[in-house]
Amino acid sequence: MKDGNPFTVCHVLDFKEVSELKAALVVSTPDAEFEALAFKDSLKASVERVARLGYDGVEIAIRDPRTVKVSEIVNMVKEKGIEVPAIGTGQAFGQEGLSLSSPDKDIRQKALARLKLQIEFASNFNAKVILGLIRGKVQRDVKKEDAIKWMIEGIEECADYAKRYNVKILIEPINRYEIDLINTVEECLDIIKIMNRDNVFILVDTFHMNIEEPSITDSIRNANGNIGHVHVADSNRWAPGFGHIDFKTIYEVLKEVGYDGYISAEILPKPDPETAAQQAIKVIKGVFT
Ligand code: LER
Ligand code: MN
Repeated sequence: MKDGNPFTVCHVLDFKEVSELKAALVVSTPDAEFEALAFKDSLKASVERVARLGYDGVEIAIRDPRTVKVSEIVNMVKEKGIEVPAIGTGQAFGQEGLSLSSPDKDIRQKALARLKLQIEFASNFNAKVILGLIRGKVQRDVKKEDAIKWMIEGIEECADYAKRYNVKILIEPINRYEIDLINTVEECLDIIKIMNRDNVFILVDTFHMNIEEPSITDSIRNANGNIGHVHVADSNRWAPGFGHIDFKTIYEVLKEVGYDGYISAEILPKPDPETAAQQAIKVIKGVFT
C-alpha cells in the first residue's frame, strides 16, 4: 500500500499502452457462503448495481441454478445492456460437498448432474462455466492418482455435455489452501492437453497466482492461447489496487498474449461493497481504456 491507507489506489496507470478489455463483477445470492463476492443481494438488485457502476458484465456465482428464475435474469441483463461472461459453480462444493474427485461415486454423479444444470443455465447467456472449487479435495485414504482420474473423467464429461450447448468450460487453478487438485497454471495446462477438447480453457485468477506461481507474468505467457477468462483480486483479495499485485504489468502481458476477453473482479466486499466495486472498475477501466 502506497501510504498505509487501504483506500488509496497504489498504481499509477498508463492509459495509452494497454488494450481495452471488458470488466465484470462476480456476484451471488444472499445465501452464498463464499466470501469473495462484492455483492450478495438479490440478482435483480446486483445486476442493476453492476450496470449502474459501468461494468460491461456480471459474473454469476450460483450454488444451484434451480433456485433462480432464469427468464427473469435473462431479461434483466438484456434490459440493462450487460453480459454474463461466466458462471461460477464452487458453492456446490463449499456448501453441499459436491465434488468431481470424491471417492463416493454418488457424490461425483451429483456434482456432474449439478454442473450439467449450470451448463444449461450458462447457455442462456452465452456464458462460460467455471470448474474451480467443485473439483474438490483429495480425501483421506484416497490415492491422489485416483482423485485425479475421477476429476479428469468429470471434466471431460462436462466438456462433452457443454459442447452440445456451445458452452466453453474454464478450469481455474486454485491455491493449495482451498483445494489440492490443479493449484498451478502448469498443472492446468497439462490437464487441458491430456483432455484434447476444443472447448476447455484456463481461467487465471491473480489472487491464486500470487500464492502459487513463481512469476505471474511468466505463467500468463506460458498459458498463451489457452486463457479463456481472468479473475482479478489483489494479494489480500481486496479490489485491485488495495494490495501489492502489479496489475499494470499483468495487463500488459495479457495484451502481449492477445487476451481480449473479460476481466472479472472476484473480490471481498471491503471496506464496503460499493467502495470495493467502484475501486475494481476504476483500476480495470483505467488500465484498459
Ligand atoms: C475460489 O477461490 C475461486 O477463485 C473461485 O473462482 C472458484 O470457483
Ligand atoms: Mn477465482
